[in-house]
Amino acid sequence: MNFQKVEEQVIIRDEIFAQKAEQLMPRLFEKVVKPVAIVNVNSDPHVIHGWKTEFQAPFRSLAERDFGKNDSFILDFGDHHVGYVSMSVRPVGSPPDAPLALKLTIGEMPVEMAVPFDSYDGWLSSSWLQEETIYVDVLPGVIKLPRRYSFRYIKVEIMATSPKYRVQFDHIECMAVTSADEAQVNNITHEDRLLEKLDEISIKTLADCMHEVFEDGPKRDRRLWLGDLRLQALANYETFKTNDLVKRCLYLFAAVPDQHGRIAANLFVKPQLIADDTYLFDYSLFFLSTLHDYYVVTKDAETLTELWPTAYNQVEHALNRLDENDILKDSPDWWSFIDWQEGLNKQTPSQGVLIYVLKQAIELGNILQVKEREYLQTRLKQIIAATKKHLWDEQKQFFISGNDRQISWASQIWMVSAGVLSAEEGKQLLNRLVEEKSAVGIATPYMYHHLVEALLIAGDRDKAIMEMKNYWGGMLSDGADTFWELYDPNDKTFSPYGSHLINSYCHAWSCTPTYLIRKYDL
Ligand code: RAM
Repeated sequence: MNFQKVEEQVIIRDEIFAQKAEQLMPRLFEKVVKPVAIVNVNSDPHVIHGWKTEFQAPFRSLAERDFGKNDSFILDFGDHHVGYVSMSVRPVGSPPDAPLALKLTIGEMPVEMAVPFDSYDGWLSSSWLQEETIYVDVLPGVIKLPRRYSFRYIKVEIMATSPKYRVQFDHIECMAVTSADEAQVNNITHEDRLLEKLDEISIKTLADCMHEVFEDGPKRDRRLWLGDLRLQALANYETFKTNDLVKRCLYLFAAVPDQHGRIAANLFVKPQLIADDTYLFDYSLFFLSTLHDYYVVTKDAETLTELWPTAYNQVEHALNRLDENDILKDSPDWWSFIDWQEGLNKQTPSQGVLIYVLKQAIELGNILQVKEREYLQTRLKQIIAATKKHLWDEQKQFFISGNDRQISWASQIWMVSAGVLSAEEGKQLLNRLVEEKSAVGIATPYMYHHLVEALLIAGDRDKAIMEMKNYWGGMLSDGADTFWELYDPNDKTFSPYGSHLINSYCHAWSCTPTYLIRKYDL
């Protein structure tokens, strides 16, 4: 990844927008959850990552056991949770004549309980791996772990007691938190049990990612990314209807543009609001898209009017990247996200995103009756014409991308979603794609979402359902409690970060089956 800075970032902070966002701080719902079992973790080459858990004893039996140096146990909370963990521990034997030292490893997946974190050698910081070393000076005592964790399992290793005492544990629990209001969700029953399950797990995934902002993943990166926000918002409208949280996130982004008015790809909100210095072509445009979708659902004209200039600014920046042929300039840096697929050329999928968002900009422009709408109409026509002329390979019958004329799934998917072709042509194009073995594929649930939605836009409902069931259903068969950041059915150890230990196993951009099922009445 090329993180080289091109230019110093200067943030032009809008205090009024920042305050609006602050006032929309959501209420957090809390729930106490307890472990259900003590488990073993065993190697098994037939399961994902090669590790699985196995029931050892009910959780209540823990209170009857005592532990000394080098003992350990693994707790299973039975489901994925996000929250604050505490436990009480008491000594047995002689008075404790030395502190108790514990190592805790907290994980979403069995592999995190089995593979030592110091073996991790990926390029993202190892500090995302959830572990703690704790010294308890006064026993009995209550240990409150210092961070918020995202997990199902906790491994407790007793590093040291003393030869004179051992320890017993009870009252281990987690205060699970979310800003999602479960009471708002209309549960659906579906004759297809798998679709019903996909809906349920999507909702759980979304809830576990909803905190003071829509986080991308509660284990990692625990922050607000625009591309994730757009999809979370869509799923939220169909389920929790926490629309003010979408509004808050829009104001947060709009509060910290850079000196050119550009919106960052992601934000930090602690210790105060900070825009990250990553700018991505598609993510900036999705500010407009998220505003569009928010307006369609809420009809909140005040927010639309206030945030339109910020949204329009992203379109202007995007249009500036077009060359004299009205085709986006390509470059070897990380200029647009699209997907984590290795070797993917971003030019044509990004052109598809531009067209998709331009159409939404025109819709909003018409509602607001702004003068820019005619200009946008003209540019849209020109850009679609240029796309068909320069990016469509008549002989191959595919959109091509970059100097090497790459044929990728992402390019075809975004062109169909952008409505560059008729529904029938789109359907045929996506059908042809399956046969084209040399096409560059897709790597994330984020991009699979766009595949399924492109199939629905093209009217290929059966195929859309099939793809969704195969992909997200595959995660379920592989043991998902919440949907994952990354899943490649052909390479289940896939990670763009150099190790699947650091992958997030509850990830917002994976929560869209509930949106697809409910919105399209699947
Ligand atoms: C990863 C995260 C995040 C995503 C970015 C582009 O860091 O998965 O969700 O939006 O990539």
